[in-house]
Amino acid sequence: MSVRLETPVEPASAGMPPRASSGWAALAGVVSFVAWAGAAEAAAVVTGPGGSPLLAVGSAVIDLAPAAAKDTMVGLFGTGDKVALGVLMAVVLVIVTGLAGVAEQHRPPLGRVVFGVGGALAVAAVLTRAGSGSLDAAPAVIGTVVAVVVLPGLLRRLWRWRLSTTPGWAAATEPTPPLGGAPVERRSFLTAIGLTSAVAVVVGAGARVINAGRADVAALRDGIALPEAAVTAEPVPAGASLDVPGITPYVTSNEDFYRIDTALRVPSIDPAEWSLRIHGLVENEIVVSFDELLALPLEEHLATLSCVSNEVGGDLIGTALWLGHPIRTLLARAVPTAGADMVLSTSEDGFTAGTPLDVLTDEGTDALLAVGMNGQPLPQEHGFPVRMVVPGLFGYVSATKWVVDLEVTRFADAEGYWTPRGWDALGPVKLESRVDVPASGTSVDAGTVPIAGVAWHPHTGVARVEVQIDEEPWVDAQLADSVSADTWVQWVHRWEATSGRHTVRVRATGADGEVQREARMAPAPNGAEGWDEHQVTVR
Ligand SMILES: Nc1nc2c(c(=O)[nH]1)N[C@H]1C(S)=C(S)[C@@H](COP(=O)(O)O)O[C@H]1N2
Ligand SMILES: [Mo]
Repeated sequence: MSVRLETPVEPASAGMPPRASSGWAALAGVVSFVAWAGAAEAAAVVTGPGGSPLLAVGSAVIDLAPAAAKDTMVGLFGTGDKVALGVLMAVVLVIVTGLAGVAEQHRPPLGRVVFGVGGALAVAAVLTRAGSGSLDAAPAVIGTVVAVVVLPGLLRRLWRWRLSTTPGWAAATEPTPPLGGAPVERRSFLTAIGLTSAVAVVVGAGARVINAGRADVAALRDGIALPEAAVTAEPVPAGASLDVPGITPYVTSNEDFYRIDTALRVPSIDPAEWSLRIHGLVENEIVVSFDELLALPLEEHLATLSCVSNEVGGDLIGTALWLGHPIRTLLARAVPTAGADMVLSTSEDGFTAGTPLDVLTDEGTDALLAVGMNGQPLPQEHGFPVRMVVPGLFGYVSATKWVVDLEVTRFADAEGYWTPRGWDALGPVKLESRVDVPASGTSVDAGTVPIAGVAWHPHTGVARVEVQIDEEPWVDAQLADSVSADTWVQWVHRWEATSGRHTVRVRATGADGEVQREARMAPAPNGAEGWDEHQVTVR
């Protein structure tokens, strides 16, 4: 921070300047708070409405307030209690931040400390909200940084104005006396106050409108009761999960599921307004609404989804229980015409993916128009209300979130978003394996040490996993159960570790006999290759 501190406090002997300005300093404090709120709200547009700190603070106040206080509020204000809370919070915040302005003027950096403490409380409020992620702390932090910069900036102008109206005293305390004189300094301060407030209010209000719209979609999502599946998945067998601390869970929770998309702002789609159009090289163009989709027989399918950008050893992969309707039955209704070989899916925000038509129409491939993920409606960032999930294909050619359009076309005539950007038009997921434990670079005690992780080749399946310590011969790891070829499998090798530094590496063999190749390949243009290896020190 490059704010120059011109301390308004002089030794008592120099005396205070005659013009009291606490009112203006308090205004500077309040305006800094307005800047805090505007910046935080704007940041929440990017991070998601869960990071909007004022709402989180309000909710935290409601949660923390003793029952008696709540009853009093409801008793006094009835259903207007939320509005009353807002007014009460605003009054408290104006008083506190006004005092912070005065404090900063008399005892810098006390006012900034007040903002810092307030910012920390706001971060705590945001992070203790249900379903919040660490990114949700960003708006409160950004807002606090803005306030801590704005406050001394405003007070510096106020200080110069005060000096300019106090001849003699000014010269004694400031090396370079203000030049333009009182009217100029006064205008400089008032302009800064006015501009800061105006920008903060306009930006903040605009951002609030956007965030409120998204919060509404969150409420709509909460109100959805997904129908029972017509085809239910077998429960995940206990034998799919190895008892090894630190191994990746077999089913990835929605909170932990990786997220990749080009959306700066997560699309907000009201399911009542959603529809999917299937058109192009088809005999019958069809349009399906959300209610119509939910009325069709839904199927559950556990499938592993991964990103083509995943590095060897990377974590852009997860397994979830998807609930949806098979895309093939809708395509059968549309009746693709001869010559069609691709379905170009488009999302509400313009992303596209080109998926081979024969994969989508294949009886043996559970390609879904998914509405549910792990028993819940799709989370907004994972495609609410409807996305595609196609076992065996990387996300960029198949897993369109917020999908609204399927055009039956030809690879010769159309391409998905990533194809002209250097990625292959076809994106089958490769055979891969990953070491989860021991984490690379860690130390373990000599003795039996489980080396464990996951291996996958969605829609083909994994037949074997082998582990190699240093340059010793490869040994078979023990494979856990897997639900189907569409899901990954956990593996473990119990290693008799001897002291020293060791390299452990893994390779898998697919159910089709393919053995994972050693040569390292970067993710572009069709997925990373190579053996994952970890350096381990044994004590
Ligand atoms: N609308 C939209 N859908 C998209 C993308 C996107 O950028 N926009 N990215 C795709 C990619 S590259 C991947 S790997 C998967 C990731 O899905 P997830 O975020 O639910 O894990 O979504 C796919 N669907
Ligand atoms: Mo991806």
